[in-house]
Amino acid sequence: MNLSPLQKIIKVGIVGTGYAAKKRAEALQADPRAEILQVAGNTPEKVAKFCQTFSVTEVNSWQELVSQPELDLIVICTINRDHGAIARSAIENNKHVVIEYPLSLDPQEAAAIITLAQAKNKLIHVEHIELIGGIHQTLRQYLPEIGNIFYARYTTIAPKYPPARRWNYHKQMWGFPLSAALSRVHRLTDILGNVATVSCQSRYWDAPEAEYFNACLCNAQLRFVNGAIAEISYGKGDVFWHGYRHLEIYGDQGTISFMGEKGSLIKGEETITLPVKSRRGLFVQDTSMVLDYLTEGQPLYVKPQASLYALQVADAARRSADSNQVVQV
Ligand code: NAP
Ligand code: BLA
Repeated sequence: MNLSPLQKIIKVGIVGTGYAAKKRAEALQADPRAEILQVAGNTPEKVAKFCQTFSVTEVNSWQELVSQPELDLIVICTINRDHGAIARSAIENNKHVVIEYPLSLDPQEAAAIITLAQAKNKLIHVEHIELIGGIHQTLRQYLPEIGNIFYARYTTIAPKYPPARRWNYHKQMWGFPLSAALSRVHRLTDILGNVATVSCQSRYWDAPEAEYFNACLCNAQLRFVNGAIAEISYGKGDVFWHGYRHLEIYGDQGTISFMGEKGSLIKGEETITLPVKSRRGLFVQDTSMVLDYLTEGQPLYVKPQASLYALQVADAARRSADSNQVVQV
């Protein structure tokens, strides 16, 4: 896109230097509408290397980054524990915010951040690339073929051996598994709507180091307002030996099934293979839509309220697991 001389280039600061941050930086650097100025991270050597790769300036902390007067947009790609505090502080400093899900681990804090952003007329965009990904797009396209949906099952199991001593195996830094891996809930609320009740079982295999775990397993049953029942099974770590990703949606006229990236529609005697686009390029798409919004006011593909709703369901699952009770959402 060509910028008119009056249109100002969006000045960006990034928090984080990991996988998502790198994808964001590549996408922003390739787009003439944006310029990355500053980056804050965790390990000094990694921050230095990231800044060298993208020719940007290093700042000492996210607190310093969000208060830089020249920045228009803060992109938050760091550990889940810090998401809410950084997002809130960025908006208080009158910045637009893009954040990789979840917006916060605490749904009340997430709601307050959305309200604050609205009051200050700032963008708060919570990335949900699963919605623009091939599986979800194909699912939405073929849903009308299967009639009324009454049951859904979504299982993602990720083996990890030897166990990881990283932030995503730390109870506070990662958060409750279904809040951290929020796309598992969001894919279902996106197609089935509001949830009435949640029942959840969850378990950790603790690591010797305090607050770290070697594996976790979370199993939630959702009852939707429309009557549909869904089960989410999520597991990762060193007790799993077989990686597995399966999403199956049952309607009274047919079933849609994704085994890994392989989709099928089953109706009567017939099984049709469904096309699924690859998972590549999703951060580029998301970033480009953010810039379309900021420069031309084009609507984004997901509203922060939808992310908040998924978070409320995930947090209800956490409360159900803690209390061993069925929880109303
Ligand atoms: P990652 O590659 O592990 O990067 C994590 C970042 O957090 C790194 O900059 C890391 O710095 C920093 N960090 C680690 N421990 C920290 C600590 N104790 N204090 C402060 N910073 C710390 O993870 P990622 O995949 O980019 O995930 C980042 C965020 O994006 C997460 O919220 C995740 O849920 C979200 N997300 C990612 C994807 C994806 O496809 N990867 C998709 C959707 C959402 P060091 O390396 O220096 O420790
Ligand atoms: C989501 N991927 C995520 C998340 C993390 C990672 C932390 C958010 C939490 C979650 O939903 O589980 C991290 N994903 C990884 C890592 C690998 C990985 C470390 O695949 C290592 C290979 N993400 C990638 C790569 C792709 C990718 C290489 O790192 C694909 C080419 C896609 N990750 C991807 C997508 C999501 C995601 C599409 C959204 C979740 C979903 O689709 O349900």
